[in-house]
Amino acid sequence: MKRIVLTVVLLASLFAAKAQPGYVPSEENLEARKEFSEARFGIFIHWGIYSMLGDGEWVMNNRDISYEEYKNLAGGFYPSKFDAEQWVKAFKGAGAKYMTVTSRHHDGFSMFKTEQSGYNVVDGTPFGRDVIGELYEACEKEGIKLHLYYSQLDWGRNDYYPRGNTGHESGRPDSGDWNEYKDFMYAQLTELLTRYPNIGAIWYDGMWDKQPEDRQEWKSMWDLDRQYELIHSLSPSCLVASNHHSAPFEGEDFQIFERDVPGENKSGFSAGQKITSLPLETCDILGASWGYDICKDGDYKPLSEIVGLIARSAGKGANLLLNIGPRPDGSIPEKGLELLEKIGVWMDRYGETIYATQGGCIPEQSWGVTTQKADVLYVHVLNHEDTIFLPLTGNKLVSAGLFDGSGPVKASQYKEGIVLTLPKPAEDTPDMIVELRFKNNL
Ligand code: H79
Repeated sequence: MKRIVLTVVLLASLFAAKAQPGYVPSEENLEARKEFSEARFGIFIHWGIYSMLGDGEWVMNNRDISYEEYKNLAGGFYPSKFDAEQWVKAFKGAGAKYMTVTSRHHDGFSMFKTEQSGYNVVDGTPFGRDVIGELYEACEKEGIKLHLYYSQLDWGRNDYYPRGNTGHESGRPDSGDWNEYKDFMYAQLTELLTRYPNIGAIWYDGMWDKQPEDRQEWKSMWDLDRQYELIHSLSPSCLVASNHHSAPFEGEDFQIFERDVPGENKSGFSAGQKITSLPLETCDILGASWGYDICKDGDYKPLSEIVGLIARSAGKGANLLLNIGPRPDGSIPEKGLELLEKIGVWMDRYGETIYATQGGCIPEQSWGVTTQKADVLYVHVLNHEDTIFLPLTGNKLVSAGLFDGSGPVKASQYKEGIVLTLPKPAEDTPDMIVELRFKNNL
């Protein structure tokens, strides 16, 4: 009898587990996903006490700095030129629809007021101002969304134990309570989403630091379900994403690619990362690293390369999150500001071919990519060729011309596709955009 009861209970629970829907995004969440995937361009900011050393955000790990010494940097953090509104205005001027900022990077220093540790910008620095809070206010005022980068990896805390692959030279004892660490993250996220109720996304990073082979084990080791549920319940429109370089876990609302346009794998981070049907975002750097680099940061990518990244991301149906590392004094390097302005001019003129478009129905070609909206195909010619061929059939071409009206385009439609004969581009044209209008929606 006992056995029968047990079997029934087991079967019932199996059935329940199967029948129980997994993560079902709320209405607010779906709405936020839509807004996010129409945004197409955001600015990423890596800024923390590491910026003071001018050698990127991994400096503590890369130079084997002990936590005991590193933490003293906080005592000298006084970014006298920090002006949240000025930053946000510059990003908005560049055409960004949202910004993502490091609320806490791998060094473990919180750039917001937190009750969970004194190692934060309000209680632990002479500056004493809540950087995340000020950026939140500025974003609200300017009408762009604030996303928060949040590191799961921590090089300073004892309870980040057992250690992962990095942060071994920080001088911590060989003991610590991992559950305490996870509770700490839970409490911080609760604070963030309660204090700043309109955060657009939590952008996790670092869970690759401890990565067992089994995905299920990986997920439960990091308490993903508990954390993702917390975020979704505290703030239903807040999106969740994680830069773990693998397929999204249940509960994530968009998929991140690091330094690769979806489908690429230049650095090994995107190996085997299939493109899913979630909204997509690719992040990349303007200079040499994410955090401020005093030697190399004058050497930013040229405008043509950034336009190429924006167009190629949009061509894959992805947003581009473009990073810049402010100086320790809170200013953004002038060359960076100039570039942002130029991006803004370009987005002003050509944004219609980027914002709220879909990835083009024609895959990337040697000459470039396509984006589309209803019955219009935007052909982004990033590498000039005199004639290009579009393998597009079954839809009648109604009109063809350069998007900015600066010249004619000869278009011939054949059974196999369309041949475009392009004018010579002016020398500083990073992206010659042809607008093709069709009889039916693409
Ligand atoms: O915040 C920026 C970087 O600091 C952070 N992500 C961006 C957005 C980042 N840190 N490292 N990486 C990205 C690259 C990851 C390297 C890895 Fe590995 C290679 C992770 C797993 C294999 C090296 C070896 C680090 C851990 C093991």
